[in-house]
Amino acid sequence: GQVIRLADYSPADFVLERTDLTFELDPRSTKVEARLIFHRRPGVAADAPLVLDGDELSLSGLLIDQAEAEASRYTVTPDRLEIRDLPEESPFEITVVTIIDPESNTQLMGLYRTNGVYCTQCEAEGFRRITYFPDRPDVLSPFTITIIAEKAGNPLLLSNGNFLGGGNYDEGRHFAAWFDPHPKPSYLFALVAGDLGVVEDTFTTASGNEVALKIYVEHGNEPRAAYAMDALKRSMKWDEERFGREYDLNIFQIVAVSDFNMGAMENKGLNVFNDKYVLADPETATDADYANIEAIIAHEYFHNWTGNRITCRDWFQLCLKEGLTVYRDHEFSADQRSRAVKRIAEVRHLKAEQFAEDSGPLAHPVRPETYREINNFYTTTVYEKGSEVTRMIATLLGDDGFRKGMDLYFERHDGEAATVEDFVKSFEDATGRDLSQFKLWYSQAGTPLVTVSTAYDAAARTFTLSLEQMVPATPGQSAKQPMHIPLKFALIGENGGEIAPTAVSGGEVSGDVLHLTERSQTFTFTEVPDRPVLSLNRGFSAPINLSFDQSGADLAHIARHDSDLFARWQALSDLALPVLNKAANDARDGKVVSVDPALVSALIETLANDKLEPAFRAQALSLASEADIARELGGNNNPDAIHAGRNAVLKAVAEKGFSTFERLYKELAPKGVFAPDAAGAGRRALRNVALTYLAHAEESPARAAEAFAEADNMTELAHALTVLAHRFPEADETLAALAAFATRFDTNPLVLDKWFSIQATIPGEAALARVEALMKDPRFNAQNPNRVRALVGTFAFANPTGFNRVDGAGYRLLADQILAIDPRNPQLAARLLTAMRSWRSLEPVRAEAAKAALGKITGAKQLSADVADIVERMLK
Ligand code: B3K
Ligand code: ZN
Repeated sequence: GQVIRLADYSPADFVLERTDLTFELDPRSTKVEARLIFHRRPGVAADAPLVLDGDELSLSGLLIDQAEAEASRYTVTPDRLEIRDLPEESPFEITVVTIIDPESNTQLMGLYRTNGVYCTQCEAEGFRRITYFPDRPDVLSPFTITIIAEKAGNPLLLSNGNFLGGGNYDEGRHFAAWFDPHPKPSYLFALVAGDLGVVEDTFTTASGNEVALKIYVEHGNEPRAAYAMDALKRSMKWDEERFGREYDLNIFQIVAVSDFNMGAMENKGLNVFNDKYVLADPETATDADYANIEAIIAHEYFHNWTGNRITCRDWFQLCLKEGLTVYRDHEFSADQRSRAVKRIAEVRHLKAEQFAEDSGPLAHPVRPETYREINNFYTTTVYEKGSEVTRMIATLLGDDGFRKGMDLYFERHDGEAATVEDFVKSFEDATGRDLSQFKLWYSQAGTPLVTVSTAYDAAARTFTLSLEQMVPATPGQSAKQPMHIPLKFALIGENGGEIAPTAVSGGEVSGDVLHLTERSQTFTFTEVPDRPVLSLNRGFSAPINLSFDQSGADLAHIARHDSDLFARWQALSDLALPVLNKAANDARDGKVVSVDPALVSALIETLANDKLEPAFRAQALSLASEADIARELGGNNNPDAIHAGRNAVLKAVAEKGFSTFERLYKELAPKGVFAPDAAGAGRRALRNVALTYLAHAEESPARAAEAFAEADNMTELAHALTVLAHRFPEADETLAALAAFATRFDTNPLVLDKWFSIQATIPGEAALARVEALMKDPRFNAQNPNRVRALVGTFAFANPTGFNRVDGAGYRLLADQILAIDPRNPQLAARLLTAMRSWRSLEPVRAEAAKAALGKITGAKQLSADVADIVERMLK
């Protein structure tokens, strides 16, 4: 694929006024007739041709103003249709007829079949696999859709917008027509046809319009869609209350399908979901599943305004809809659950995924400036860092200023394809704040490092805070400008209360936000009566790394007293990190791992504090993962040593806190009927953490086996199985539990995915053979993306010791899988490959083996643009 550049953007020559599509569905031979009304944009040369995009298409008919086009007027290839000699002024009509084969579409882009259902996925460039079209996000038009299909097997014929009508068509066939009045780009088109069950409800908008809500699932799964429906109604209400955004059609539909390349898709009025993010009941879904369903239902719904009503001018602006919509779904979940606990989970995820991406070969700005394959830019940087950038705007402007800016953005750009500049300008114009330096967050890649030093002068009663920022070099960007970094902070006094600073010099401080704008900057606070403890970057107000040599005593003080629960968690993890790092190094050097008793007592004090919500305590006791430790160590990583060191720390905490863990494990045993609410989930999370520690102390599978036998919900059942499998892989209890689980959930592929994932993450050498055996298991299906991600993906992404075997066999397995998957599903293959993005920070023997496996991929004859792009960037 060639390189596409942001700098080369220019608007399309022809304006699309209307799109009219007729589908005659057939599994192997679907006829698509597209009638498109265009006019030439003023100023465009009279002889400029109309160029339409295609992808693996063949043209079976072309009409210009309803007359068959002479061969001399067009040139066609599978990926391009050029039409010449077009009318100069008046609108003209182009009719394109293509025949496509949904059944053989294994890429899952365009129109394909999943379990007998016709379904589409068009973002980013899938529509061009359906018909020749100006397939770019800044070409918007209203769509009229007619679907014709055999009645048998296809009672449902769905598309975007409002239902116009339907009826019998001819022998055995029927039709349905839909009209979407809201102009949209082709990537938001959707069609679904098949035989599915439905759950129905209604929602009345603030202005009194009644909206029909429908969620379609496989027959028999209807009861498992109730939670998704509830989450949808809460999302609709929340967007009205928080952002004043109402729904704008008389129907909103969601379809759950079992073959899908990602989580879900926000097609206008007809969202298509991976069934993993719709289906839930207590027997089969964990609390994490419920939380994901709630967040993704909300995310896709929120796209109706941020993405659909206002879309992106070009794909470089992807963060405009994705970063903003992630921010919106984060805020929604924070309002539905515990805000602090939600923030902790977000930051853990951000560091694990985005910080890892940002420090490796795939680092790129929130708004990239070039790409070869746009599907490779649906990244954690665009999504999660994009959300953090939006959150920083809210921090800079305050709640009211942020809302004013959003209102102005909606007012100015509704119905348009906008840019990041338009977005930022709305905030500037609404509040008068200059965001020109702040905008560097969109263009500079890399996680800024802020180095902190403090001094207290008792005689002068001054506290000085010196900050220095450095943005590391990233691919294509060697020199960086200083950024505008909003740092929430507090000065905490000896008694635990906050000291309100009377006066500050050295830079802008507004309320609890300190603005770091220079490369290095010193802030001086006067009239500070006692030496304060600085709590910095509270709430993770900026997505940065801090280098701050804060004493253990100060961190413990924050962990005990900060009124910001997030900051308390952060202080505990800052306390733990050097201990975990040292443990890893001790294990590597063959020394006995020693664990700082101050950390152990701070953790146990938090654990035992019943005034703190259980979900928070569960987060506090969940130590940094092995991947987190590897990232902190920075380079020359030995995953086996990290694993051994971390386990030694867990064991020390488990032994010292044994009685508290045991008390909590008993007290938190489920009472009454299961409810998937945040409070219940918090209790289960803490009980699960207790079980993990108890297993480290007891070194026996007995308690986990008992937990497995007694569990009445999937959260505890799956966790008990995880403890058994990960801690006691060879025990009879474990083998029995694995077998019982598989038998019990034999007919539920989504639950079997948990069974695959738990086994794929058993640490150590034996993992590889286990994964290979599971790939041959009749319950595995290499054609289904969820199965592949659950087994192969989880092994590569989440089993550091098993995957990073010193002999390189883990990397070779992944390389072989990528080469096998790539020809049928390039997006899935490219995504799996990113599991190796941190290969350069491994110790030399493993790094060499990883490089060889990557070399095997580059050496392959036929690579998709998706995989070629990733592997080449990883080796650069
Ligand atoms: N917008 C889609 C993602 C499309 C991915 C295309 N490769 C889902 C979402 O972010 O809501
Ligand atoms: Zn999205």
